[in-house]
Amino acid sequence: MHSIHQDALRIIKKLDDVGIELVWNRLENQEPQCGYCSLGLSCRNCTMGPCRIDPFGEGPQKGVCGADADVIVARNLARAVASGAASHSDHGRDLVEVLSKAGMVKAYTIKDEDKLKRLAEEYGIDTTKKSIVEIASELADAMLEDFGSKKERIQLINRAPRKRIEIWENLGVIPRGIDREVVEMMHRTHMGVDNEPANILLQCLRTSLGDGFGGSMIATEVSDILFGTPEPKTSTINLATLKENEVNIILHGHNPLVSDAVVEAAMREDLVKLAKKAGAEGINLAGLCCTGNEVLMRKGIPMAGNHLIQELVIGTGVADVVVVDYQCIMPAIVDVAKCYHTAVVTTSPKAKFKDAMHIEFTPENAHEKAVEVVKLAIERFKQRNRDLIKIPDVKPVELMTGFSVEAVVKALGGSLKPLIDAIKSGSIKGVVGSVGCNNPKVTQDKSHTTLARKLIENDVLVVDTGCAAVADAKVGLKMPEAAKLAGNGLREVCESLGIPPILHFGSCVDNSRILVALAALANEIGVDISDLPAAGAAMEWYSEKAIAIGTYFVASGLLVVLGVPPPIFGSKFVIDVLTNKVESLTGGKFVVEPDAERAADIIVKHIEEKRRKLGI
Ligand code: BF8
Ligand code: SF4
Repeated sequence: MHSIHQDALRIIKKLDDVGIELVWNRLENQEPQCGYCSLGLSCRNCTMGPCRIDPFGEGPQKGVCGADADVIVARNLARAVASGAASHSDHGRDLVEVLSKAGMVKAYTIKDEDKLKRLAEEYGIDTTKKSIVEIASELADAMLEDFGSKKERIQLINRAPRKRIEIWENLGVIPRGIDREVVEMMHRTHMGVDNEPANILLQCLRTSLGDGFGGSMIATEVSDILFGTPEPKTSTINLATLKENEVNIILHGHNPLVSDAVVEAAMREDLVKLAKKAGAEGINLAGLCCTGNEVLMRKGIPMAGNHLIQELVIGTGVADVVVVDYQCIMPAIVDVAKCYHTAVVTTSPKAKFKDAMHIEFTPENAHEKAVEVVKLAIERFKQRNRDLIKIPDVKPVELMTGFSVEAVVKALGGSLKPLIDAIKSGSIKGVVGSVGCNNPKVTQDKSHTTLARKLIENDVLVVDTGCAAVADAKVGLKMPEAAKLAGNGLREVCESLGIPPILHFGSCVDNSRILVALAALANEIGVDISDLPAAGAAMEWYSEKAIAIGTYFVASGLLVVLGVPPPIFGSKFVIDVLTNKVESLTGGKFVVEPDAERAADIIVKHIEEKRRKLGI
């Protein structure tokens, strides 16, 4: 089965009936996929190759240059980590560039001045006698330094507990600059540079930390400053959030810079009037993927779905515009859109799609361009083909969102102490970050939701992000009522606070919120992150960004369960380091376990062991 959700299954059937090709068809067309690549055993890093290593030991065991299986597998993984870290971090940089202009451009102002000042002080900037615009510009400059190569360590790494920093210092994996570590990773994996697989894997840790405590953390913090720090609110989710009688604009991609501007424009009275003149009852917005998470967390904008919903949303026949920025946007959506009236609009000079319409957003023109997008959606609304419309006949599911670390602390009455007490008493056994994607190789959202259910049953508080968060929300796990599915201890805590047992922490860059929360918990208790009864899981991951996230979790001392095998099984050495030896270095490690029930058992056991060691 492709998905556990009725909304998805109905549209898949509809598109299948008319022969529209979807991600699952294309996966089938690719089968059997290359065994060498799946094991990480192929290399095309130079033109003496491409090379491949025979996993059965009968064919070649060395590439033309002499690289063996261990080097090739480690190098391939390293490049994936570098790409994932680069993606999050370049997204962060785009936000910092806007921060430097905030107050000077129409579309973007500072929404959270307190957070701006807190961050500026953390960066050593004197905020007295300075205007908000001056502070923003100085903070942006200081953050841009974190991307470069002049520093010895990035600023926000200092949020980690002292013990953790010492571990990293001893391993030599403190990131010096966000870009620097990515560039060094690319350098090391060029033919004839780093040929010691263990050394390559150490640089994976450093590069990923430059993402977690660098690019991603900056992306989250600056998004909060520019668009507001999320607070709890309710909204709705699934394909039934699309409205037949309204103009529907789908917000897809990652960076809130575009989606937030479009949300603002869609609320303008003159544009709503224009929509009504065109015969619509109003303008409806629905998010996809992480930019959907961003506007859901801050503005309560409903969510159409996660990664594998992106083609299906067009198949409803009522998506008038799909506006995208970058990351996780399948080129296929342009092809599906050709069968409908839908306009796919790209907005970033670094992410153009063949045959899509391009409306380029800059900090200076975002306001006007957002209006252009809304007007385009109204025009397209008029061109809908009534015969092709089918919104799945299901109810939108309600959800609660907006749990920034600040909001959690506020809900707890001003400090983390009540949470620590609940953990110490055993009401809450531990905390797990459930993160990552959808992957057509596994039934959509089945593993995410099975894992989440089983964890809360065992009194484990789940915080989730990205497409995992959307999965849990779609089955109703993000409403306070879901507390009745939790074990007695967790249920009582949730009921007394009026919160769900699964807290939405945001988008994928917001995995940095998990790091911040765990670091704060560890600091408060006076232990290291690796001592905490905590873990991470990425059950349905597909993306290089997810592997970067998993790596910075492991580097931070967490057990991380991957539900989809990474392409490392061609090297016994790399498997042994990542699933075993790394634990003696960082306290964290990877486990590969596709079965969500078993994954939950592994995590619960791990949490119990950590509790025992802490004597609680
Ligand atoms: O950054 S969870 S499929 S949408 S990579 Fe992509 Fe994966 Fe979804 Fe967000 Ni994250
Ligand atoms: Fe082959 Fe070595 Fe070139 Fe890779 S780097 S393609 S293993 S020769």
